[in-house]
Amino acid sequence: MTGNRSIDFRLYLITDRKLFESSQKMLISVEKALEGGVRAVQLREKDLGVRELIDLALRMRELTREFDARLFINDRSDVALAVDADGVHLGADCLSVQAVRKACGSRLMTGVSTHSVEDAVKAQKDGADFITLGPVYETPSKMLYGNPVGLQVIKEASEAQSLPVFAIGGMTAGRIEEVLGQGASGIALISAILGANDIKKTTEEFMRKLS
Ligand code: TZP
Repeated sequence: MTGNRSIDFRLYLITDRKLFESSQKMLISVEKALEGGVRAVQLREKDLGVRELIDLALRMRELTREFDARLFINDRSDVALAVDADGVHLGADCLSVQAVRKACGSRLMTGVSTHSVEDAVKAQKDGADFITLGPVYETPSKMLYGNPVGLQVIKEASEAQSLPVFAIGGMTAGRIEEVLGQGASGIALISAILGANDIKKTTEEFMRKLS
C-alpha cells in the first residue's frame, strides 16, 4: 500500500512548548509563524496527558484553520480524529502506519519520522504520505534525536523511494539550498523559527527560500 495524498507544503513547523513559559505563549508564536506563511504544523508534545493534549490540539486546530494550514498530531491518531486534524505524524515508538490506516482509513494524512534510507523505503511500503528524515545536522538536543545522518542520506533516500522527504534537524535558512539540492521536497524544524527573535520575519525568509 502506498500513500496517495498530495503534500501541498514545503515548510513543516514542529512544536515544543518547553521552549516557552506556557502553552499560550507557544500558541502566540505559532500564530506569528502562520502569519509569516507556514502552512503545516505538527503538534509534538509527547509528555502531555491526553486531556491536556486534546485541549491544546483544539486550540491549535482553531488557529491553523484561520490560516488554512494543515495540522498534524504527533503519535495520537485518536486525538487527531477528535480535533479534526488533517493528519498524524508517527515515530518509531508510535502506532504503525498500517494500524492507523486500519483504524482511520484514508481520513488522516500520515507522516513518518525516519533516520535512514531503509526507514524511508519501509515508510513508503507501509503507506505513509511523506517522511521527515534526519537529524541531517547537529541539533542542540542531540541526546533526544541522535547523531546527524548527513546530507548524503537525503540524496539516497530521495532516489530509493518517491515520497516527499522533509529534511529535519538543525535546519536553518542558509541550509535550505543544499538539502533541496539533494532531493528534499521541504524542511521540518523547531528552533530556527520558534526560537527566532522575529518569528514572522524569519518565517517569511524561509518561505522565500523554499519558493
Ligand atoms: N527529529 C529529528 S531532529 C528533530 C526531530 C523532531 C528536532 C529538530 O529540531 P531543530 O530545532 O529544528 O533542530
